[in-house]
Amino acid sequence: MPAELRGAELRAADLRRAFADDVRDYLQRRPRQLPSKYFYDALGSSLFEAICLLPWYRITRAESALLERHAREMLEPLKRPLTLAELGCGSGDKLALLATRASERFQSIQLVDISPAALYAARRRVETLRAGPVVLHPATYEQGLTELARVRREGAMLVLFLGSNLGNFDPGPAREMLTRIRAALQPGDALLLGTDLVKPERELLLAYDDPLQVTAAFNRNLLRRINDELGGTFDLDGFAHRAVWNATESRIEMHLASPRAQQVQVAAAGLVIDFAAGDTIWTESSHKYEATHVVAEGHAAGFGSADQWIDTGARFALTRFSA
Ligand code: AVI
Repeated sequence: MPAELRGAELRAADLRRAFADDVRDYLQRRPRQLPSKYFYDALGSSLFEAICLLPWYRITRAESALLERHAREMLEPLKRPLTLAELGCGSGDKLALLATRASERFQSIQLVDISPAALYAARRRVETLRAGPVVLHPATYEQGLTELARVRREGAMLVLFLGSNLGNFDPGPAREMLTRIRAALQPGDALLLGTDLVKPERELLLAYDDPLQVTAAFNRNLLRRINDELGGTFDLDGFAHRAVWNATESRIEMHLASPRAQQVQVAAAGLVIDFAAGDTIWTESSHKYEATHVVAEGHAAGFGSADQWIDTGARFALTRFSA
C-alpha cells in the first residue's frame, strides 16, 4: 500500500478513536450532549448544503449578498500584495464570490478545512478564477492558524471566518478563538467575521426547525453516523428533533428527544445508555449576536478598529476587524 494511503488510514483510525472517545464522554454528561462538529460527514455536509438553500435559513444568502455587494470596499483599505485566507472554507463559494467581485490578483489564497474532500472541491472552484496561487491546509482551525502565521509573506493578510461558524462556539471558547486569530495576524492584517444577529423567535425557530424537516434529518444524521461508524444501535425514528430559543443565553439549541424509555448501545465507545421518556441529547448551540456585541468581542480579543456591513432584513453582519 502506498505510504500516502497508509498515512490516511492511520489518520482515519485516529479520527474514529477521537469520535468514540467524545461520544463516550459527552453522552454521559448531564444534560447528555454530542459535539456539533460531528455533524459534518459526507451526508451531513450535503444536508447542511441543502439547509443553506432553504427559504427559512437565510444566513448563507445574506452573507453572499453582502460579500457580492461590498467586496471592493471590504478589501480596499488593505495593503497590497494581499493574501486571502479562509478558516473552514467548505465549498469555497464565498471566497470565490469575494475574489470574483474584487477582480484582482492575490499574493496567495490559503484555504483551511478539516475535510480534505471540501478542500479539493474548494481548490477546483477557486482555481478557475485565476486570482492567485491556491494553497490547501487540511487542518483544524487552530492548526490552520499556525500554518497561516508560518506562510505569511509581505503585504497584508485578510482572514475570513464566515457563515456564523463562531456562533457554534460557547462564549468563552468564542472569545478564545478570536484571540487566537488575532495572535496569528500582524498589524495591517484583518479579519472578516460573519455573525448571525438576534431576530424574532418565530424566524429563528423556522430556520432551525424547517417545515421540510431537512434540519431534523441533519440533526438525526448524527445518530445514523454513530450507528454506522461506532456500532451504535440508535433507533432513528426513536428520537425527535427539537429546536429551542434560549433567550437568556441568546442561542438556538438543537436537541434530540427520546419520547419513550429505550436502551442504546455504542460498541466502539463501550457504552450502554438507558434513556428515560423525555430525555434529550443536546447536539448544537447557535449563538445569535447584537451587532454592537460583535464589535465588543473583537475589541476584547485584541482587535483594533471595526467596520460593519449589515443585512437588516435577514439580520446578519459582516464585520472587518483590523489587527
Ligand atoms: C454551521 N453553522 C453555523 C450552522 C448554524 O446555523 O449554526 C449549522 C446549522 N445547524 C442547523 N442549521 C444549520
